[in-house]
Amino acid sequence: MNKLLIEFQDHLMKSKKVVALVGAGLLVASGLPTFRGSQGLWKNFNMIDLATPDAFYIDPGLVWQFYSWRRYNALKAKPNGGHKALAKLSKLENLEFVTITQNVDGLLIRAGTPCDKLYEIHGSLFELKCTSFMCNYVDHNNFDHPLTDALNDTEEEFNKPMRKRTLTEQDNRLNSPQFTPVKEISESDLPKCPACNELLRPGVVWFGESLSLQLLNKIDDFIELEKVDLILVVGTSGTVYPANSFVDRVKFKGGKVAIFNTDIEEDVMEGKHENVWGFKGDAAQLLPIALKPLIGEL
Ligand code: BJW
Ligand code: ZN
Repeated sequence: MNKLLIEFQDHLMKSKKVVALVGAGLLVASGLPTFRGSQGLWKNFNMIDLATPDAFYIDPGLVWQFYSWRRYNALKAKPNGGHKALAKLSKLENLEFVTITQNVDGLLIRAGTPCDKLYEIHGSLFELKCTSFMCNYVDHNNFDHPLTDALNDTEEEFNKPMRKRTLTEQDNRLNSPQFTPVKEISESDLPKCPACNELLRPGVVWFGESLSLQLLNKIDDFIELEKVDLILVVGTSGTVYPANSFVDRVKFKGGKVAIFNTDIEEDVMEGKHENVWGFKGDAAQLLPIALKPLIGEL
């Protein structure tokens, strides 16, 4: 067996307190896209550009179609081996373990992670909240599709693999040949708050918005009160604050780091970073192997 893996598993077995920080790379094996890089496109829009309050303010119909498509895909997707491995780890009695996920798809819960061991810091696709400052209406665990008649065909691209079809001459004359154009949807045809009739929005955290202080306090307590022995950094580019700060905070307190990613810096792979292991590949396949001494076979 690989020397690094033995070293990692040895540390894992001795660890009393472990945290996982999860990102979109864990979703790839379940058929869902990451944000950055070539996958992060929806109808030729950068997914990152749609995940902002400004985008929603300028064109709520566009952003709702994007989230309707994401909700549908997430519901169709199945938890993979990585989700199941983390869920199993969170059920061990003699290990203090929590998962901090930046993902909003609900797959870790569906894999069996207990809610009190999971911090969904960027919210959930299946939460809807009112946009009015005067109203605090929130709808949890809303799995309806479509949410309104106008959002009824957002799943089209999922069913028909548009990217793979042969382009016609007409397609080539259009600006975005691979995709059907986005519909214009007026605000009156979008999800409305049952309490005040204002526009509803997805219950996710967009750039510039603050994360739940309650969740951040729980994470602070977990990281700061007593040393975390190990942080598993799974399928994240680590580009977004405050999620990326948790790794350094664990390291600063003497915890070790294990990265599971298809793209890992050479330095890390060569073991040049003290107390950091890099496991290169699909997190859905690597996690069940790496965690096996604790969780057994899936
Ligand atoms: C695989 C794989 C496989 C592929 N196996 N691996 C300057 C200007 C303005 C703002 C800022 C600024 N500097 C800092 C900020 C703050 C800002 C920020 O961080 N910006 C940076 C981009 C610069 N942050 C915020 O605004 C946050 N709020 C905030 O800071 O408020 C202040 C505050 C803080 C604390 C308390 C109180 C107040 C909010 C951030 C919200 C991020 N929201 C999104 C959208 C969520 C909703 C949705 O899903 O639609 O979150 S953006 C997007 O990025 C999404 C993700 O969760 C997040 C992270 O992305 P992730 O998961 O890392 O995905 P990718 O695509 O980046 O990476 C995938 C990785 O997987 C890659 O490494 C691949 O190699 C790998 N991979 N296949 C394993 N098979
Ligand atoms: Zn309302």
